[in-house]
Amino acid sequence: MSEATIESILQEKRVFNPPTEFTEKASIKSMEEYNKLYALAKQDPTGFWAKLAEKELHWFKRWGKTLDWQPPFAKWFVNGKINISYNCLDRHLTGHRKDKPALIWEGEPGDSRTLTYTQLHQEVCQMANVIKAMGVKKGDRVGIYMPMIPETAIAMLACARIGAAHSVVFGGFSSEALKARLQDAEAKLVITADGGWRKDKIVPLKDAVDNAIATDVPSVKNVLVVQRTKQDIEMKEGRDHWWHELKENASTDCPPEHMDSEDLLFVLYTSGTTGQPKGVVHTTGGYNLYTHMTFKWTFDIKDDDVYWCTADVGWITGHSYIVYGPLSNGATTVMYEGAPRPSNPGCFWDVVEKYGVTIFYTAPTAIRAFIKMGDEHPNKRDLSSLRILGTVGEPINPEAWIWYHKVIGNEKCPIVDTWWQTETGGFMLTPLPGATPTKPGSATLPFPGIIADVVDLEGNSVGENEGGYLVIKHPWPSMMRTVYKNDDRFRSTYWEHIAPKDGKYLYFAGDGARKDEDGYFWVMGRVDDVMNISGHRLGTMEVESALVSHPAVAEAAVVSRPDELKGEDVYAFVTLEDSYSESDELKQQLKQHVVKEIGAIARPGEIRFADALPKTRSGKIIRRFLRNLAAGEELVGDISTMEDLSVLDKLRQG
Ligand code: 6R9
Repeated sequence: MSEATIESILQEKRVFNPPTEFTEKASIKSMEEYNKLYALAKQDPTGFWAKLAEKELHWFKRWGKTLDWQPPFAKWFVNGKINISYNCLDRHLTGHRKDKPALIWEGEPGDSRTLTYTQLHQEVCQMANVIKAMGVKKGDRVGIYMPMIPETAIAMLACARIGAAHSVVFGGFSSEALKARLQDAEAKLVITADGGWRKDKIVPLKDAVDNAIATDVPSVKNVLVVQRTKQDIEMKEGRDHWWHELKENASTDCPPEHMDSEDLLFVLYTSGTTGQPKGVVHTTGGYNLYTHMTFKWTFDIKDDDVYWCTADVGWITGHSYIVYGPLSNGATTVMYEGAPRPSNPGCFWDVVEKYGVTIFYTAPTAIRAFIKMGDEHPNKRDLSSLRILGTVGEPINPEAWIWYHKVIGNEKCPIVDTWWQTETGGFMLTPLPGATPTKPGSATLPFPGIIADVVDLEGNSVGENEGGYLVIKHPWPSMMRTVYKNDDRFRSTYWEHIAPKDGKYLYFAGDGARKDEDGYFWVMGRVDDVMNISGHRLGTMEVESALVSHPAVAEAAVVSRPDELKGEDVYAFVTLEDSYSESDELKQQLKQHVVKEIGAIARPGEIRFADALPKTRSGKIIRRFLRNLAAGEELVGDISTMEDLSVLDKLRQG
């Protein structure tokens, strides 16, 4: 056992088999089929992907070598010519899909729009022509800072069509964060909107763009503005242009650029361990294939499915599984501008009911929020159209999983818990809904073609149920190619932590995990969130899971703080369900509850009640801040990514 071994204590034993009625209609129906696919891919990964690339995608010119692997740099489908917007649009226009809804959009105030494949294609071509006329060429970068409206997907596809790389910046980021990203990407154009709706208020996006590019962003020559909220904004003569005006005379014909398979498709910035965001680079051919295949098999997609992913397009989940994966498959993808809010806590379930959503994909943090809002909201709506549920973004605590299964899925929908990252481009660990028995809290098994393992620092596999580092051992088509303009950072961040003696390169994802007796992976969270209590390593997630399983607890975040005796001690921040109030007695009860669920070593030294937990705008708890608070230190690091700054003030006051 290496020092990297992480002890994993919480053992979830429940197993849920795919319902027979589901399996009968699924395209991959059994573990036998999964095992066959997995073995085939493992034996010859490049051959496996080459066959699928040939069968599933349109290539203008076939590639030569399937994989050129010069660790840690991979090239897939070398010299192949392809265009992802062609695969997402044009190829669906000849058959029955031409009048099929490609994008169904619901705005927060209740307005809506449906674009068929034909209509979406037309608008994409128009925007492609408009930005071309602004001088945007193949290889240029375009910043996209938008609300959740159809034009956001249109902008991404328009860039892809002419070979410009997009860099979408989440509309909730501040102008400072936007500025840093536009500078790093050296964007030539920014596509934005006057504003967007969020929780009954207008988010002034154009104002933020004005601030971001006012100084020191000389690369940006033009701003294309979509009219959404219609409040007054400034339009700078010669620089700013209204989309609806330019669209009027734009041709709906724009031939797709023949892109090299390895040409840059997009740069998406993500937080790392340092304060400086990393520009994750994805290229065209491999990303197209991998998001296509993972969407197809993981969601068992059928032609009449109505698929809804609640992520924002500003994150990788929105890129891969609102836009590219679904459209490449000719599916109907739903996009929703709003978020559950006090004025409409049931809005998600209204969307499911209104459009007959069959596949619903969201995050554990949202599920926990729904639990807190109460079952009456989903219970009042007809959710019977649902057939698959998905989750992504963080480990899901078994209690939230069970609630999702029962209250939303009516115990008939398989849950696909998909583990992956901005860097991986697509799902790495995931059940296939017609085949894989699921266990609440486990992302189950690798997607066929993915060779994943849990290892120690030298890259040796650790034993059954022993914790370690989650790694990927063979290149896959949608892996990130590098950090934008920074190969060194790419190498040192992802390829040097785990150093096998034989010099082999393993991709280290930054997560700790264990593999159980069935080979199922249990992701325990980032390794920097792992505590060491009296020499025992313990996942913060495990303690959180235990706390959340207590009826009083709405949400919990656990960090460690230095402790003279134990090395580190467990420190828990807890928000309570509305019907409970804070008391010392409840603190004691919760501590006892953790002891009962996990064992004495996990007993929190301290529990602090909080009104809310500090989160990034994508809903991830910022543990770094909680560690500072727990240790009684000043907060360290960038607070600009925080959703709600007042949360910190309250926590500081205790
Ligand atoms: C897709 C996305 C990546 C990190 C990743 C891990 C956590 C994502 C998870 C999960 C457990 C899952 N994560 N999915 N942990 N189970 N199903 O979220 O990308 O924003 O880059 O975050 O999120 O810690 O390393 P990204």
